[in-house]
Amino acid sequence: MQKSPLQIARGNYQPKLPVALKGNVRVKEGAATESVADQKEIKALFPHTYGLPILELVSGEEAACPAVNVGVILSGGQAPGGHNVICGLFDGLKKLNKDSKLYGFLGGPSGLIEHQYIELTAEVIDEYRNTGGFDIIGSGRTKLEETWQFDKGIEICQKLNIKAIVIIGGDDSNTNACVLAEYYLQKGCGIQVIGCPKTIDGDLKNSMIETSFGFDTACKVYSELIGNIQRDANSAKKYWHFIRLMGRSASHIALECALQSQPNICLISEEVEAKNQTLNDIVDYIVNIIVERSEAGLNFGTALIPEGIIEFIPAMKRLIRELNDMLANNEEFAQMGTDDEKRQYVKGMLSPESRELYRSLPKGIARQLTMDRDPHGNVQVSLIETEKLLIEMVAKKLAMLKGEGKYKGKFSAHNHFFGYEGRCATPSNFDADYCYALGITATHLIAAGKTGYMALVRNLTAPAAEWIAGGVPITMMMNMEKRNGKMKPVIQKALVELDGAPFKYFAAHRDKWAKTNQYIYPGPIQYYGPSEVCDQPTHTLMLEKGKKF
Ligand code: FBP
Repeated sequence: MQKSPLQIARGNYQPKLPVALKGNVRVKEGAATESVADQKEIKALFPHTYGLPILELVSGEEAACPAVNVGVILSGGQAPGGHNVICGLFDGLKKLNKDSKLYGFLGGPSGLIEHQYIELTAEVIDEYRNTGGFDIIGSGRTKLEETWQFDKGIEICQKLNIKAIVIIGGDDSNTNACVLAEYYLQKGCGIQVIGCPKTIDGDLKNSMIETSFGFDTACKVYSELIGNIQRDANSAKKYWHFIRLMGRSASHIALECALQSQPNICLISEEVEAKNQTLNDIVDYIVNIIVERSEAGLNFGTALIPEGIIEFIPAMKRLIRELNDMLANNEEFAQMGTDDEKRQYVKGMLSPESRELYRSLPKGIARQLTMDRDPHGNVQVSLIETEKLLIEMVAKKLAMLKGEGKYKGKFSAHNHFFGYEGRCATPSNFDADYCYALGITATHLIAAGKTGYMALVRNLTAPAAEWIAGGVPITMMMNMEKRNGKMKPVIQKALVELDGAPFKYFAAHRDKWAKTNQYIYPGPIQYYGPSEVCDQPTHTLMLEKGKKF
């Protein structure tokens, strides 16, 4: 396969490792844990994996380790660094015993159920070192939650003599990893399950997990693009750019990109919800800034919009909930031919308030709200063009103001959606190092016979040598939440905290960023050069750790 010079150079990059992971390693057990909430319920559901101690990996004596076969699964959306978790796993396993084998289940969790796999040999692994993407084995969104699926997993693990499965995924996939660990312990089949924190959305984090991998690279890619657009806007001085950013639920990506690029507007879904804002309130907020800038002769700007915002507007949330209930397994709707027929049907079934809102939406957006759900029954927010909706509504309002003589500017807008541009980017040094360390960590947790744990690497704002590796019991991160009408144990999703340091920093500066041009042009990710340019973690992480960026 032909490669670019950067691809070749990155193939030879040696990820930086925490000191504790460089030589022989011992597992040090900490205090027993409790779940973050609903202790009684979680304990009853996870009798074997509840209350386990926090683990830390420290330097140890050399010890003989028997060969062990491990299976790995990539679950959910792509995130830069996934390949390096697998490379770390492979190198870690081979270092402990050269006869150990690593198998990759193909296409996500369905590979385990359908027994689709490949052996990941040194030849395969070397092709993927420090590369973006999940193409080494592919990913998928099949949910591992039923016992027949778990039993199919036992079958293939027994056939391949696999003693441990590593699931690289987000909050839902790691919740399911714990359910699987518990089931295998209960069955006494001797298969361990270890999770790894992945998602560009950055919403899998807590007191133990400082960040999910991929967030760093994805945000840096989007921030570069936003910076480029801002420079264009500031050069041509004639366009507003509405930029929607991935992040299915939480607004961490939009917030981080705002901190990195200082746009004129950035909406934060969690704030919209907390302030109980309507779509019109949001439009008014944007319009006020556009009018104010135009009075200063600035008929251009940038607005960042988190893709999940639609579900945080209370009235929209209600509408979407009604649509979800109405469309679940609805054969009659699925059989309908024309969009118009579907629209009439939906209008007839909604509550009066939701019907009013549905009717007020541009037809295209209303149609997008009724498109196929994901396997979890959720609206696929990445398919809803909120940025176009806002442009349309803002333009209408500005035209009205113009008619009333309250706006004299010119509004010409472009829309963008940044998501897929960053999910498979070549991992930054931070993600390359972090992911490789996560893979090595998972190996040691397996060698120590642990199960129901998520691999963790902490102290991430310090140089990599000082990072702390270990394991956190997945049950510790769980609480009970309502899903599809039923109370379920799940890992708590981390939304943007309005009293957290990153949001507070943003809130303290946004008015200035709105009125004047304070744009930052971050430029592309740098892989080689001074550490302050190449190895910096996200601004979010720095602020959360009380540090300056
Ligand atoms: P994960 O939560 O699985 O990591 O995926 C996150 C994400 O990238 C979201 O930001 C986005 O809404 C979604 O995946 C899109 O997924 P898909 O490409 O499967 O539609």
